[in-house]
Amino acid sequence: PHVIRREDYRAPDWMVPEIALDFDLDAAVTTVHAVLKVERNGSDAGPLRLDGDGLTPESVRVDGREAEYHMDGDTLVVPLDGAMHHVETVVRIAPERNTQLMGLYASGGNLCTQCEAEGFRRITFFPDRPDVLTRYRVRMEADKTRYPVLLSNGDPVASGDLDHGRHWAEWNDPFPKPCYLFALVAGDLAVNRGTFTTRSGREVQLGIWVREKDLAKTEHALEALKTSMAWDERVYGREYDLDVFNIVAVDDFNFGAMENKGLNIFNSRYILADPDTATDQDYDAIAGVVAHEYFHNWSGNRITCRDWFQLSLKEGFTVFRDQSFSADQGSAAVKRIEDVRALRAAQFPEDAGPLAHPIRPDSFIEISNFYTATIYNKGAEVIRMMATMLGPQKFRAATDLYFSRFDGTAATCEDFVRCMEEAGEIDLSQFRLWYSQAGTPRVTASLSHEQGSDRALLTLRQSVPATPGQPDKQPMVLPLKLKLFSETDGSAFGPEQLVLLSDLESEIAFEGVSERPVLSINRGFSAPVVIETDRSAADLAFLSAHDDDPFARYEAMQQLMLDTMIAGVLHGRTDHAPVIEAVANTLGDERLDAAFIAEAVLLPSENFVGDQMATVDPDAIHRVREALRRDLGRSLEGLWRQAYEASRADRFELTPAAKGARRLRTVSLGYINAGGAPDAAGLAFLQFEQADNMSDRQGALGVLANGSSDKRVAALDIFYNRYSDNGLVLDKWFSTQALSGRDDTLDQVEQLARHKDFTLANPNRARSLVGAFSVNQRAFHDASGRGYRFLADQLLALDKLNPQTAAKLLPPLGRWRRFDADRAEKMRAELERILATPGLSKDMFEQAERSLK
Ligand code: HT7
Ligand code: ZN
Repeated sequence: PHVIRREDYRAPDWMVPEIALDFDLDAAVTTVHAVLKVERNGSDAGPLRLDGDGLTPESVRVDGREAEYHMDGDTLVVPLDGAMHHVETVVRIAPERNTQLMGLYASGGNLCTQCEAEGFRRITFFPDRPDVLTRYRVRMEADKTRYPVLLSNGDPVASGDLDHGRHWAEWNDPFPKPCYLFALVAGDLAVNRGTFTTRSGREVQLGIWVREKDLAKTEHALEALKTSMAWDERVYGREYDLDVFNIVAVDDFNFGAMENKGLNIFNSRYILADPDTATDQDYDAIAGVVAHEYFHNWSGNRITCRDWFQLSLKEGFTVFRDQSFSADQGSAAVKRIEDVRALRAAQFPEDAGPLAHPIRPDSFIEISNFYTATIYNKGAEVIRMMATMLGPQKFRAATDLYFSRFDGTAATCEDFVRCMEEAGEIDLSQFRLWYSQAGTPRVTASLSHEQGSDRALLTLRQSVPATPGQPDKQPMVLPLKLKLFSETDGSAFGPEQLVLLSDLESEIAFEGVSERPVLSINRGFSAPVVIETDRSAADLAFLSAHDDDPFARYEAMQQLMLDTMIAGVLHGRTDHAPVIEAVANTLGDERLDAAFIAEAVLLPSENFVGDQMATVDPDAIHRVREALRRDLGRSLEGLWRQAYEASRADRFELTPAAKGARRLRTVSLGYINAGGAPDAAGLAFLQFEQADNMSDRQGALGVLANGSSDKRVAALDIFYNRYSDNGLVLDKWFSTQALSGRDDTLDQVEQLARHKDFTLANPNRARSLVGAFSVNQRAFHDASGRGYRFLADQLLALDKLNPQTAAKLLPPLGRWRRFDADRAEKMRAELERILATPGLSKDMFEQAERSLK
């Protein structure tokens, strides 16, 4: 397969200022008639090259006349003499046979599109690259009974009826856009309408389109949309620019959602919610994704990317924006904890493995493999660091400059950084390494204080690990927020400081420090790095109780738990007492809210413990973690029961306080159960049966599914029967079982893959079983190697249907270097088997090949 390199970027030879698209829509055969106005860009005399993927031209005309053309692979090549022409093509496509879910496809009887990154070329011939910006006029014609609703980008222009039960509609998008933002939907849909008046007085018609039966589940998404629109005006000064904003929910979708101009298309899991079927986490994710896609209207659509290597320009920035939005809606501390946990769970392992890449990659074979946690989440951290260094006023001035300077263009990461430099009056030359160097920097921090002196000395050292293709790294700029505390009375030695560590090693002196201080470092997770300190268990316990930065407090507790578990894995024995005492203090601290307590008392995951070890021992980690859970459960049973009772609610509410209480309730139930209380399963079953919301019900189901009580099968059956016609909830049924810590999880998962409701054709369902199982460290890494074989078999089957989704599920196999020789060999063997499979997609080829290196 062909490797595309960032350094090879060339401006397009031809621009397409306008396109008129005519769709004769039908699930079996859709005819696409396109008229492109093309203009030569620069003096190159080359022919017009239009990308296609699986298309055969039925006719090609230039300026109204039959034209000469030839195919170069999938590319349509049309020789043109002049500087401007009208090029007309006709193709036929088959939406109902499109299992890749890229281009125009059928989902639940409706038709919809997904064009990012390179799906438009599966609809019509076009220069499918983000730096070709075009005005779209779209006409759709379809059977009126099957497809009564016809939507596209921009504003509706006209519509009407035709003979033979058909109808048509025309839409016009006044904003030039790259073709990856094109969208069309035809279907039998109901709408929840709303309005939003922008600060300059434009009344925007909002619509959330779903199947009739789901209409009652759209209110939360609609409210989130209005809140996002107001937030972007207030915080970034960004106003919406069209008269309509539509969102359509579909069940079959490769990703979370898509920011098509004026017509977002969503995976239904990020739209539909009611208390009976959606957890609090689902509600929050819906608001976050609705905000994310809406924010793209400026960071992505008005200003798009020059090429796909710049993907983090729109994604990193937009994730940062949606994270800030969500932080403003509830507890900012808990949101930061969740975001850092997600970064550590998905991005740190990526950065430490064979698929590591910088947030601005240098090459790829298949761009859809680069919609990664690195581009999105690390990209957001890089923006966050610049925001921290600039401070709020200058950061806002810098984003204003960026939006005004690059509006209507296809920009680069470099353009963004230059705006930060100019408006922030700061030199970011060395900081730019965050865009080009992969790998998670490590910082060792050691604090010394001589007894009787008034001075403390902090020594910081950084290193950036080698990553594929980048053996030697330069030191980076790491903004670290620091504070020193007195362990005698908990007071601080001076205010928080922001230290920019830019050398390999640096010493910082603190004056006025009259006793041995305790170091609070990387407060708020100000830099996405790993910190290693020589802080004792007593220091960590102290910070977990007294640090005034909630993130640092959480972090101290996590480190204490981690150190305890690692000692258990390495030495077979470990002292649980400091963790038990620290958890007891947190549980008993009345100044803390329930949501924070619930996060702080959770043990780091088995995967995260594994990530800290030279060689992962999945069985030992599981054993040690379960032992600590059991001890915590038993020793603090009274406190867990108190917390459980205190967070009981009479009635469902969606306030931050009620959500926090529910979370703490289920966490407490988990510990009561882990402690072996004889009534635990009964308590869980009662919660399961009496729940008036999905958080409580699924929380209790998770506890039961982990155990071996006779209530387990009963609860799983009740849950299945109650929700057998709700795909999104059935996904939870599959993933709850795939994530179970039981000894027989692998057998169960193999059986579930044969269940009548399991299908690889639906990405959510595939992820709910196969994706969830592959992050269940102990079950997936079963010493027999059966887990690896199961994953490889599923991936090979899925690759035939939907290579993009299959390739995204491959990375757990690529972590083979982190395991013992026997497991590593078995994992490698599965990767080799995948690579040797005839007809493998380039998506899978790239992931498997890189994973073996
Ligand atoms: N920008 C969107 C990316 C996306 C996507 C990428 C590859 C394949 C399918 C896809 N669907 C959506 C989503 C976002 O970041 O907002
Ligand atoms: Zn995005």
